Amino acid sequence: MTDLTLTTFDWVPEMPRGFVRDLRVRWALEEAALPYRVASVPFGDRSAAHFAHQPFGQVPWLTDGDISIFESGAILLHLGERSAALMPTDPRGRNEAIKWMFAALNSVEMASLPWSLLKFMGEAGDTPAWKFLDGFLKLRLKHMEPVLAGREWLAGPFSVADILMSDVLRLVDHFDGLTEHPACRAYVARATGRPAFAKARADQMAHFAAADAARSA
Ligand SMILES: N[C@@H](CCC(=O)N[C@@H](CS)C(=O)NCC(=O)O)C(=O)O
Repeated sequence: MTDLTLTTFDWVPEMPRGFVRDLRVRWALEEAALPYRVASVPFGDRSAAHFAHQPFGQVPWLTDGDISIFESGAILLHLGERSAALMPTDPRGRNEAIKWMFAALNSVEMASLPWSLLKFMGEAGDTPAWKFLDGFLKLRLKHMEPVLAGREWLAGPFSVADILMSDVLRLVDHFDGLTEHPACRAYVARATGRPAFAKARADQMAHFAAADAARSA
């Protein structure tokens, strides 16, 4: 019997499908072959019980027995501690993975997410705000490029650091933001070419498609 339950929304609009952050958790669980179940909370009406697990009313969260964890990075760190398929076990390798996990979220995603939101809103034009954010992201990518050109994965073997970094860069790639950064682009292709990613993505898409079917029934 599994004690891991991943919670995501019951439904989301078309655009974020394939990018909802439960995918990061599904991906890690698939890589580690850890059994888990998926639970849903309403997208539209966020209850006190939802906020008790995720204080911002967001998804995902993961329960492992009686431990409840929110923040995709914290969830992946927790899973990394459960499986050597997700995190090197030697102190140096583990430290390397943790550094890159924080770098993905705190140095790259903090630049890439506002950039992606403006792209999505069609605000990627000739405004000072866009020019600033575009320059900010490009600076991060400029420094990631030689890192990713020089190694297959960030911490030696594939790890949760790669799930986070490639998922962050994947959204930039989706909006054609990696065209001047071939090593970043190749890294995203390498990571998303893994069977565990394909399974995680297909499962997320099926989850939301089933919600569409239930709504129209
Ligand atoms: N930093 C959080 C961000 C979670 C997040 O942005 N979740 C999105 C789905 S990918 C969400 O719940 N959006 C709905 C909302 O913000 O109300 C994490 O990585 O877990």
